[in-house]
Amino acid sequence: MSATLTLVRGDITRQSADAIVNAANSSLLGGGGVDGAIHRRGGPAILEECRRLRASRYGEGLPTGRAVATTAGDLDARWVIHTVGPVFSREEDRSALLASCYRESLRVADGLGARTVAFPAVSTGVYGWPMEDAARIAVETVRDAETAVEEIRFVLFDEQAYAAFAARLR
Ligand code: AR6
Repeated sequence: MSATLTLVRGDITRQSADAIVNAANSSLLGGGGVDGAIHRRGGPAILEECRRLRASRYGEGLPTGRAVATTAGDLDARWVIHTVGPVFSREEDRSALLASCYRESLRVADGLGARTVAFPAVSTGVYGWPMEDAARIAVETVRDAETAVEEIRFVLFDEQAYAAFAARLR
């Protein structure tokens, strides 16, 4: 059975879901955008676990396109799944890496037994990916994914992002 795709405009840190996906960077040590918001609202437990992951498994950083889970701290979720989106490039087609973020996050979610997963629009902020193209890749990838997740929710911060995803879901 394939997952139901839903769309919400708002702040992902206010969502209730089994897993909330973070658009992280490979250091796993936080940053701005959605990453900063998740660590701020989720509290220090998330960063503590990220630091432990760095020390144990990801000394060189979490590679682009991969995903790893931690506690969700004080968020209304059981896990945060951190994924590292690619920086957009006009010279190089990195869309396979962006697709990988969604696929790998769902694979991690499946390993945890998560049934509802909330995604932000990975790579569309600081990393510069054009929203329409990012929405196409996100929706196509999760539609094609083999997953036991029942609801995949895209949480879009602004109207333009919401409209881009809505156009793809139609
Ligand atoms: N809820 C939902 N979406 C949000 C929120 C929020 N609270 N805040 C921002 N967005 P970005 P990236 C949207 O920059 O492009 C960080 O510093 C935002 O409008 O958070 O993958 C990391 O540490 C945009 O559409 O992530 C990395 O260094 C989308 O989330 C780097 O940024 C993603 O924007 C990752 O860049």
